[in-house]
Amino acid sequence: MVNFRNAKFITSLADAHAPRPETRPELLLVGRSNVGKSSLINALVDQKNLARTSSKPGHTRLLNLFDIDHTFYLVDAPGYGYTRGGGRHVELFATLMEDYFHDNANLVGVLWLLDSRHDLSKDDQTFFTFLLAYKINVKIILTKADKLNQKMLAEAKKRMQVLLKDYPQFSYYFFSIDDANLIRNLRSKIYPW
Ligand SMILES: Nc1nc2c(ncn2[C@@H]2O[C@H](COP(=O)(O)OP(=O)(O)O)[C@@H](O)[C@H]2O)c(=O)[nH]1
Ligand SMILES: [Mg+2]
Repeated sequence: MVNFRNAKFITSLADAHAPRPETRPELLLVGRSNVGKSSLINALVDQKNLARTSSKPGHTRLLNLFDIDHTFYLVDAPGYGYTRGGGRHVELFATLMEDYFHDNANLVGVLWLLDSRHDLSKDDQTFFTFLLAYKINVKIILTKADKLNQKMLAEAKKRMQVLLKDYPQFSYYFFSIDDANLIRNLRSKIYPW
């Protein structure tokens, strides 16, 4: 088993194809701003501030690389759907993702974060379409599950069933930074990758 606690921020890449210190499998983490991406990284590695302190506000084009137990890289993408900066930001994000996905032999999978409480936003839909263009393994992480009551939980499951009906390459998992079992479960799902 990988020791997720043995995690270290390595570098921020402006160029998706910039050389890495090592050639390792890469797992991309992506989702709209505020979905809980930094919190998820910190929960996975069991460190209070690894993700937040490593991200540079305003640097909307950078990929943050975290080494996990000298085994793989977690690659933290900028959040999308961030309206400040407007169209330019959307364009930069799209370009960065196209560059990153193109010809990337080390990319083994995507953790795509969605807020478990809400329908997909327009930006989420756009990113879903983007992901479908690639034959890549995607795990959807439904964040902030601690905020769901029974009814919302049922709605979230239904939403995923409808969305993923034709796409068996996608699976989904609930996640909450407050739930040690869900954190452990996610680690165990990531590990086989
Ligand atoms: N209740 C709850 N709040 C969360 C959870 N994960 C993140 N948050 C909150 O959501 C907000 C955005 O989280 P952050 O990790 O900064 O999102 P990012 O912009 O995607 O990196 C913060 O106020 C977090 O405390 C969760 O599992 N449960
Ligand atoms: Mg963040």
